[in-house]
Amino acid sequence: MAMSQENEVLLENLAKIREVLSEEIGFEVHPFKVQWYNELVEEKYRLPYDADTIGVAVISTPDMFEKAFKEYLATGLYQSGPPTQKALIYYMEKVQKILPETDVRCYFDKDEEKGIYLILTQTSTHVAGGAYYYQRRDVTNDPWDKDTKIYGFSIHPRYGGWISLDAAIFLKSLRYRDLPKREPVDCVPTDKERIRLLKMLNEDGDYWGVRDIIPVEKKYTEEHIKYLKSSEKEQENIAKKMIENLNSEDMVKKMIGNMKDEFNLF
Ligand code: B12
Repeated sequence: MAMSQENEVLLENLAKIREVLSEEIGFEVHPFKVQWYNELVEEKYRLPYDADTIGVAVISTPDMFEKAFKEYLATGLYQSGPPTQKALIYYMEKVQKILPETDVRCYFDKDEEKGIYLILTQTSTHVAGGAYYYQRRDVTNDPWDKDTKIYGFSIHPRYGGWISLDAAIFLKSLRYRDLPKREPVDCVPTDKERIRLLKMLNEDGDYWGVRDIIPVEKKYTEEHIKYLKSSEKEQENIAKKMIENLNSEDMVKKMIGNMKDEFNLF
């Protein structure tokens, strides 16, 4: 396929994915080439796809919980199991349905086989240009002992650490050799701030503080934070309560609607 044609096909596919995973309801999608990912990770993490295969990194922004998740709960499809994970599966199945011609394979952050996570979402989101993955390797004056394992963290230019890197989609039947590479925004550019970030995460266990390492446009709501701090069982109960609330909100809206009709009010 000629380059312009490949570009067109990709843009069409991306537009369709964005109809489902829209920014409006709390998603961002960023395309990347499998080659960019495979060049960085150790062999055991390499994806079994051709270098020119297109992957799409999916970021959940703070609106995901407020919009996409609540929309999913309102469908009445939720029964049991990890609620936000179930919501993601619901949206990914929608993507698969909307792209019947493309061989779509979705990976989730927790997908694991033989003790190996199938996709390292911090790396995939970084190579796609979605959020900068700050690691020990990004610090020049490294203060740590060489044997200490230091975990890294991804920072989004608009939402800082208030994001979740939950999935990647592979469009297996699409190849695009000349996909332009977008570098992620380096929003924590100084050594001092990068060290502060990694210290908060690895020494202080300040997992909420790291999210505010840069000023942000939007954060998680109290309800969302409470949900994340809860155990899996509690999360199920929270989701069920949310469904009840959504239903009663719906009922109130319907009642007001009926009253308006009946009395010709407003
Ligand atoms: C296992 C796991 C854990 C484990 C181990 C932590 C870890 N980072 O390994 C535990 C249970 C401890 C954990 C805890 C937490 N986690 Co966690 N965890 C994961 C998970 C599922 C896999 C991570 C993993 O095993 N990586 C394997 C190692 C080897 O990867 P790596 O260190 O990145 O090394 C690779 C890169 O360096 C790359 N590479 C090499 N060279 C280069 C060069 C460049 C430029 C680049 C980009 C890459 C690159 O190659 C290496 C592999 O060969 C990911 C989701 C996912 N599927 O990716 C979430 C994830 C990392 N966790 C996340 C979170 C939020 C947390 C917690 C804050 C949750 C909490 N509230 O408790 C804590 C924080 C703990 C901490 N100190 O970091 C988020 C981080 C989001 C972000 N903004 O970065 C993720 C992405 C999940 C998500 N859905 O968003 N987690």
